[in-house]
Amino acid sequence: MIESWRWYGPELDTISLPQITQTGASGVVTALHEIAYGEVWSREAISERRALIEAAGLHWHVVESLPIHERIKRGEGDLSALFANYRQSMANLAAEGITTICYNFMPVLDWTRTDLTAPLTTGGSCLRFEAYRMAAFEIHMLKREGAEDDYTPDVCARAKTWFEGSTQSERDALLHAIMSGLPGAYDRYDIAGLRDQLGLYEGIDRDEIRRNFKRFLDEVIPTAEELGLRFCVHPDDPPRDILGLPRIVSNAEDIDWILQAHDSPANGLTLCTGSLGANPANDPPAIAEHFASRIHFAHLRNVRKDPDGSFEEAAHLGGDTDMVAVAETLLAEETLRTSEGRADAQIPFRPDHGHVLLDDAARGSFPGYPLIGRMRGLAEMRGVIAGLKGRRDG
Ligand code: CS2
Ligand code: MN
Repeated sequence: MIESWRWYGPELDTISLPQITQTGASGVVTALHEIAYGEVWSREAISERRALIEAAGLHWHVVESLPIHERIKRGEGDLSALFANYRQSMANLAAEGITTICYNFMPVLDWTRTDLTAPLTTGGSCLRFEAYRMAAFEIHMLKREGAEDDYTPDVCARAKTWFEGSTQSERDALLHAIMSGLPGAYDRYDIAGLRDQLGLYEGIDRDEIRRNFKRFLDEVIPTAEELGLRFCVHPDDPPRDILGLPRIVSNAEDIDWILQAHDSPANGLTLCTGSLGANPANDPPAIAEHFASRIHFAHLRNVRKDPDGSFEEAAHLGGDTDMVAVAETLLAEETLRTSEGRADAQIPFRPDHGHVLLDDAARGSFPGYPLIGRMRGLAEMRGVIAGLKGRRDG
């Protein structure tokens, strides 16, 4: 397992490369967040970023994400220029020796939470998704038609009570939290902007998004094969439809469909235990085991779920998911790949998100990406992995 760390680059991140080195991670996961979606990542820009990372003694292992333009997700208009640009970025990354590419196919939003600073009993805070707050946003702030049908009557009632008692600044904070998953420098929407975005998806159902996803795979996977790149789709977070938009990377059946839609080792999975684990119907260790041969990258984090669909990001070894079982599966897969003499035997992983702990709040970071909290998560997973390896190697 290759220990890695997400970095938002020299302009946007509050955490420096020398600090990342001190966490013990050897790999960096990053993207050229400053480049607008749909434009080419030039070889020069990639090379410059790579040089910066290598000068700090680190290695750029994984791109996260090479973003997919919303028009591709909607299958809108002539997409040939967007696909050509995407393939050019792939070729430029391959030329710079960066071969693992994580991406996601979530319409409009990326990961979604309603609280960025939910308090932990031991001090510090975590990211939380509270069903009634999401319902309040959809029903009373966004006023999305039919939103009530996506929540239980009890959650709707709590949403109404919250909304009626809320101040404008509390509503603004909720909007801000919901927008925070959009990565890096990418634009956030206000209510009107979000309505416009949702309007663009009107009439686009699950089957159509699947068709658009397959088209994307057919456009890029053959090029990935030629270039020796491995693609790995990140699951939806949370793994269910949101804002009435169909999400199609939410469970084992979806993943199976994607991996079959273009059956190639270059078409793989980012195993994100936290995203998948937020739906009680998903069993992350079983998913890891079932798709092990196609996992090119892992996000290892944990969640604790409530019966009403709410969940929060738990300590890495403190939530509902058996992380030891997941690590065991990934190590077994690595052993298999090593025995086959594969160059990609080692699977890069990152602690994904972490709690805000100690002086993290003072430093500030992208929500979910503080220094100390993620270092704790990384260290805990490092301990699990070392323990399992020690037992295996006697
Ligand atoms: C994260 C996301 O939600 C998650 O689990 O890993 O932050 C991830 O950054 C994006 O979906 C992009 O891959
Ligand atoms: Mn993740």
